[in-house]
Amino acid sequence: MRRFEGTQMILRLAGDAPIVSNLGPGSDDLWHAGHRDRNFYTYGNMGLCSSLALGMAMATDEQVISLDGDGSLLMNLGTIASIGREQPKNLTVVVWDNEKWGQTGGQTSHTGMGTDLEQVARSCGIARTKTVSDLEDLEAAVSEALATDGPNFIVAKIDEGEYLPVAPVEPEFTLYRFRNTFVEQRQPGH
Ligand SMILES: Cc1ncc(C[n+]2csc(CCOP(=O)(O)OP(=O)(O)O)c2C)c(N)n1
Ligand SMILES: [Mg+2]
Repeated sequence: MRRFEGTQMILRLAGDAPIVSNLGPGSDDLWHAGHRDRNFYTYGNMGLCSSLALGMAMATDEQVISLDGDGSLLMNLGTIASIGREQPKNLTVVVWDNEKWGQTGGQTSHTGMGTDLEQVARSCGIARTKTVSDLEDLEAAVSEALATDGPNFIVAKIDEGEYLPVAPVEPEFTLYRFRNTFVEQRQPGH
């Protein structure tokens, strides 16, 4: 499975739900799959995609989706423990697991050496977990996750293809656009 086809499918299922994406190729794929104001592209940082999504999920009743990466999540495994501790019903984490730090040269990450992020999530108290490696199973897992109380944690094993062009995103504008969608929702007409 390719991350881009998975991202396109999740975008179709997401409706208006906020989506936070991992830096680099994860955010480029989301932008190319369909740029929208409720896409929160992270930029430059590693390990904060699911932390940001957790904070959002705790601040709203809407479904929030995190599209994280194995290398980034490995840098901040405490995020998984915090999700297990807070048990947000409206959070779905999908980890694009290519078993490498793809953007910086494709070095094998811990998940390529035996670390099982689904088991990490389980041991942190996240009951609804899955590991999938094809598009059909990912679609079923995400559809179920969005229709059921979470937190949900899905490891999506992917094969890296050609990178799409870098998306023209600017962090300040991302924040501005994203915040405005909540302001508009809370104050109709303003
Ligand atoms: C704190 C920090 N360390 C290192 C980097 C350099 N860096 C950028 S992307 C990346 C790899 C990210 O791996 P992963 O989350 O698995 O995404 P992939 O590139 O595989 O899609 C690294 C090491 C960074 N941006 N921030
Ligand atoms: Mg990776």
